[in-house]
Amino acid sequence: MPDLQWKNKFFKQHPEADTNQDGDLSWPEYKSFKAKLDEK
Ligand SMILES: [Ca+2]
Repeated sequence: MPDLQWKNKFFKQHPEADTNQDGDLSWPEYKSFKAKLDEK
């Protein structure tokens, strides 16, 4: 799944995006983290 591979790569670059610290970057976590990145 290309989407999943892309998300895993993003997760390696931004491990802090896993806001609930469960070791998995969910799409909601990704979206909220990306929104914070885009604010800056
Ligand atoms: Ca998570």
